[in-house]
Amino acid sequence: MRIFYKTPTKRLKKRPASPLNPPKTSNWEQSVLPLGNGTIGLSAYGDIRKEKIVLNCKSLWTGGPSKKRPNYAGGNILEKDENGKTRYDYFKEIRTLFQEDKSEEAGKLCDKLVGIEDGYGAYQCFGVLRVHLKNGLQTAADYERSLDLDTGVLDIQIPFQKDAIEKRTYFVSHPDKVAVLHYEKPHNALHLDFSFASGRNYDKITVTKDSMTISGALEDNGLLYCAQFGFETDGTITPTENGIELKHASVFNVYLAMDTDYMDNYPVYRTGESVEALAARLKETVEAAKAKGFMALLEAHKADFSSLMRTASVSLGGGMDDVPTDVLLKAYKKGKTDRRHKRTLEELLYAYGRYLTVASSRSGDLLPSNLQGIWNCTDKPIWASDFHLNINLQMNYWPTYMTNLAPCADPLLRYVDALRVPGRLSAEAYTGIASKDGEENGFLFHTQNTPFGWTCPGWDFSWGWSPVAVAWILHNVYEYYEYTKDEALLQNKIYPMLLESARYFEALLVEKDGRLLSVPCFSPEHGPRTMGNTYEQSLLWQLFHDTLEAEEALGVDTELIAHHKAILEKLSPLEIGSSGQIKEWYHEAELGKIGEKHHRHLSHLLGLYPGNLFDKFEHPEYIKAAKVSLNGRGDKSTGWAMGQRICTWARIGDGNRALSLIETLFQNGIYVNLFDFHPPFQIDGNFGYTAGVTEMLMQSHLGCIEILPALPTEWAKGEAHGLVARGNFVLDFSWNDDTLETLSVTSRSGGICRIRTNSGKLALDGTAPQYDERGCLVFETEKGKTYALHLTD
Ligand code: FUC
Repeated sequence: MRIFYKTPTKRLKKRPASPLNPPKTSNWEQSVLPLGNGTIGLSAYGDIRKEKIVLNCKSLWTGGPSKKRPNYAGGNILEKDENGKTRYDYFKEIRTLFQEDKSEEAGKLCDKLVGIEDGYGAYQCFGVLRVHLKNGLQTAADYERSLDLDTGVLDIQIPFQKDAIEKRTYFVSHPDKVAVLHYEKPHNALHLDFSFASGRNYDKITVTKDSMTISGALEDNGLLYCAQFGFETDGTITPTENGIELKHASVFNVYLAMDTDYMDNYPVYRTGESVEALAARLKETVEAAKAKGFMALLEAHKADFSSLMRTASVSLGGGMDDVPTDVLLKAYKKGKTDRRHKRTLEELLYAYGRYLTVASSRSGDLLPSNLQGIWNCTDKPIWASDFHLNINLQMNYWPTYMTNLAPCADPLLRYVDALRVPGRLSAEAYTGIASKDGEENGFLFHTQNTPFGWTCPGWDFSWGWSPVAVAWILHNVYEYYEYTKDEALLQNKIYPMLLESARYFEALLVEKDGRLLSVPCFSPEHGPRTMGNTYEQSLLWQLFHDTLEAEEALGVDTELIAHHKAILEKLSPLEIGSSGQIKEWYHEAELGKIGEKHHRHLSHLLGLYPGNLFDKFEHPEYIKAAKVSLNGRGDKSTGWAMGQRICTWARIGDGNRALSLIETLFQNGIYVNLFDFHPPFQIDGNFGYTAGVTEMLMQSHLGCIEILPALPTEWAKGEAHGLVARGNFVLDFSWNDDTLETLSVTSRSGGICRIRTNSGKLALDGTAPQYDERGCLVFETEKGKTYALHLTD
């Protein structure tokens, strides 16, 4: 599958500048096609004469420890203030006030639960390559720019004379750790200026005939950075101040390695290498790549990239590979398109979510994908292009496991684990829970995070405070085990995180009227400050639920299990209000009277998606109430919030509603390069879409696999391959006339499989079927075996 265009990037009409839309970003975010190996990101415009390629390196961040900030402590305020009080003193006062029913006073005092802004920093753009092609009479006729999603290769073809084509091939290799730019033009007609520019005026640039080095230390925090370029050509190279001039070539290859001295080792966050050592390490990488050669690098890259991409696919009856992406999108937006065109675009955006995962998050990376994955063209990106944990980072990893890309979640697990040590500082400073002498009594972090252990609650309570960000991201972490059944990882890494967090929240919960409450609470990013709310109680329920499941799988001591069960039972997150809605706050009566009626966050429904608090088999009344809440919030929202709505309606089981949300998303939330926008471009929405479509076709959160639980009428025929259900079952299935046609289950870890579909009763070929009370076929599986299933009637 590919995204492709027959015309070069158009200069786009700039959206009006606003704090959310600096003018510099708007053309970039709508035009480029992205490439990446998890650490190095390239985004290319593909212009005919004035090609521009934006460079990114995932760890190039300002902020954090620095000589300029000798007291850097993750934004936490550790000292007493002018009133002689610590943050923990305020925390205690707030809780007492709430318990005395002085909510207004308590709410006001919550403004003291903040950190400082200094040292937050931002994700930086590494720089821009300008490739000005001087020779040839290129025209836009027969131009083609094409990003192959299976192989991660961007090809640009520009006819420039009769029967002669200029070709460009770009990719970023994970196995060889280099970005590769390849240019070819017959008749030795390649003649170009190749130059580097960045927003820093202190880069050290050294150019020779076959190499270029850019290095320096960021002014803000001294982080060392380096890019090494290796050039290879049959033409003549003349070095210039910040690049080269190339003449009379038929081929020009650029091999590029980039890195910083960032390491996720609290509190220094540096590898300890010198800039010379960093440059030498990268030089070696470039030399090795050059020795391997363009063709061998390309083959190794394709094999690596496609080994992940080909693990899963979804076809909805589109498959029109010959229609350019901009044409498909334009027609979809106008509503003037036939079903096959629409399905093609839906399939493409689906595959793109997987592509962006593989390009932005690979095993071995130190950091997970951020708000824009790894791509960014400015030094002042919106929200610092950070790791946002009141939905965004979680959403980045929603489709990972279920679309068969579990290894791509490794950086997420690593990142969360690395936040535990700095997080203990926040737990002590703000909530009085200390971990002394290697104890693990709890770590705390909130909405916004950086690579440098930023664990304070932001610098404004109204968006910053969110202790259950920890519980929420730990659900993504626990899902790693649910989908892979990797018991060693559960035992050694995942369970210790869950247990420490469970211990922490247990110490914090306050009992009132038989319910254990988190205090103070705030539902992102609206409404009053309260004692308990559905957002926090649901995520804590999820944490204790996941901890208990892990304990049962590992066979830990039964007393601890009983203890955690008792806590779980007293969390009681869900209540139904007088409009029949799921209440977001426990004092809410009628829907819409508190908070913003159409707010984009669906925080009170997180137990429905991504959690498993809502069980449609046991408590259909909560599903009914969730519908009331969802209808109240409305179907029009921004980027990621559309993704969340698609996923949530899929869990309700309403495929037609989910498809109508997808249509709205294409109308208002997708640029021509298929980046999802909030605005600005925010990658979470791309991932939310891919997760949502998967949830429409397959779900597995209620202890059984459901095939086609929310199939829209328009998706009457299709097939899915390689989707993964919890329990590590790989599913291949097809449907026709809204009915399941073929289904096979491959068991990667063995164990009991429970599976059902709305199309009818399932049976195993050649065996008498056994069903449970939900109508699921139940059968024992053997690791490595594939089972063919069929409908009985
Ligand atoms: C959350 C959202 C905002 C934005 C930001 C990055 O706080 O509420 O809309 O997406 O993350």
